[in-house]
Amino acid sequence: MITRETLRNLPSGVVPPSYDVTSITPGILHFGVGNFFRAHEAYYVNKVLGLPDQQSWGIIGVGLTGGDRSKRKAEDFKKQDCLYSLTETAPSGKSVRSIVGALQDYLLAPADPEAVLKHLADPKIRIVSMTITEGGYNIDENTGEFDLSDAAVKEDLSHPERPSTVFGYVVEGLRRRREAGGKGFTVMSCDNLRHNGNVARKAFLGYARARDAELAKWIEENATFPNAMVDRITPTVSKEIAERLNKESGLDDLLPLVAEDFTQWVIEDNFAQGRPALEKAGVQFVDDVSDYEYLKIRMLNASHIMLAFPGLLLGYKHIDEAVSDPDLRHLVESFLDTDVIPTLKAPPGISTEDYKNSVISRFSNPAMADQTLRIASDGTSKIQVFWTETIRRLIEGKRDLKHMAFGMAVYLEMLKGKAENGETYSPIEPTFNDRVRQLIQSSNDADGLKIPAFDGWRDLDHAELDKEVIALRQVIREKGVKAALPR
Ligand code: CS2
Repeated sequence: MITRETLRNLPSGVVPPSYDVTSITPGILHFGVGNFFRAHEAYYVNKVLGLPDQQSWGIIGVGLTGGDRSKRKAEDFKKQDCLYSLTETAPSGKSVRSIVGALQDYLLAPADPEAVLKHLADPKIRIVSMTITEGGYNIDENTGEFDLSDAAVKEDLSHPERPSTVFGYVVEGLRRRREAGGKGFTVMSCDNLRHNGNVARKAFLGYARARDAELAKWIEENATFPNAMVDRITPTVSKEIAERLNKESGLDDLLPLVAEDFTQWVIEDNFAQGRPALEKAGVQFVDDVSDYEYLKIRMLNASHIMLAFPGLLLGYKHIDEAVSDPDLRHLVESFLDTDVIPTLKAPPGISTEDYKNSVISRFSNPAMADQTLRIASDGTSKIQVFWTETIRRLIEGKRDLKHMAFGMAVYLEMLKGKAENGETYSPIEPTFNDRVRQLIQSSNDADGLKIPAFDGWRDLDHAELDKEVIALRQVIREKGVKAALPR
């Protein structure tokens, strides 16, 4: 185990925090302490905590679910004084190992809601950040508004002082601050969404308005919601990977973590109550993140799923295996070259050609052992976020739709959960309801085209695209994925 005690005695090659972990006080509360958060926000904060005047930016982590897995995780965090090791590995295999000390406590909200609310009401907390997934903001895709018909939201609104959703917690925290005559805080989304700050604003204000219009107005004036682009591939750590990481580091870490060496965070500098000096850790502060978001989402994430969907059908368990298949690599490269790059505005100083090559190299990193299934999971939300803009541009420009038609066809076939070698897997689609399941299982391929994943271009003329998708599904079923690849 890693503890505050063992920090003094780390195996050689493991870099300890550059500060005394007992001297840190909390300034950030974070919802959703997943691997990405631990390798990204916590990693950056860890880098600045040792700098002058930065000791008040420690992080309180909060888990929103109370199942057995969460409980075990919370126990492991407690046992290790919330410390853990991060191994950053380059595609060449070169690794850097360090201990992250930014997390000061880990609370399970269902076990102790009041503890979470106390922190939220405490003026020391100046930033409330979150990684609650792309689909986690409860925005109704049809109306584009916060969905007040959601059961958990309704439940929270019926007794708002004892919430269970992230919306309920944050708004109740802000209510207490207002009542005490205090200040607001920055709500900082770290999810991989376009304009994640605007989406968060819509969600939290949508909830607040339904609760109390005056409070909502106060929040609008006293909280900020910066947009940010976040990027770092951080895979799930299986038992085998955890063992390998510990063997390599010489640690006995209950919560070891691996990530690629690449990392990027671009944020709009719009903080209600100050912020850590993250620029000293390599974070870029800009006036407008739009171009950075599009670059990342339309190139990296869009190709990730373009690779994962056929990869699953072809039986590839990991992304690096999928991208080593010359046909799939060619697919991704030609998708980027012909569909994405010509309609993308690169941020200053970035070459899309270099970015493309770095994406391919990042996907090829074998140390990530990044599961194809993880990347394909919640495909419905991901397609909406990652492909919509490109598909709209292609339809509007009357351009060739072959890559997108292939992507859609292969997604629908992938949802059946059976690889071409006969192996089965379980697609993870948290947003599917009975209606969507029926459409997916329908024997009429036209029904598959009605799923919410494809809502983003329904107002455009999509007849040609649909026709191609239907034809390609047939080819995939009869001749296999490779026969359906765009030529
Ligand atoms: C992946 C991302 O899940 C996904 O779709 O593309 O998790 C990806 O690894 C990160 O966005 C990288 O920053």
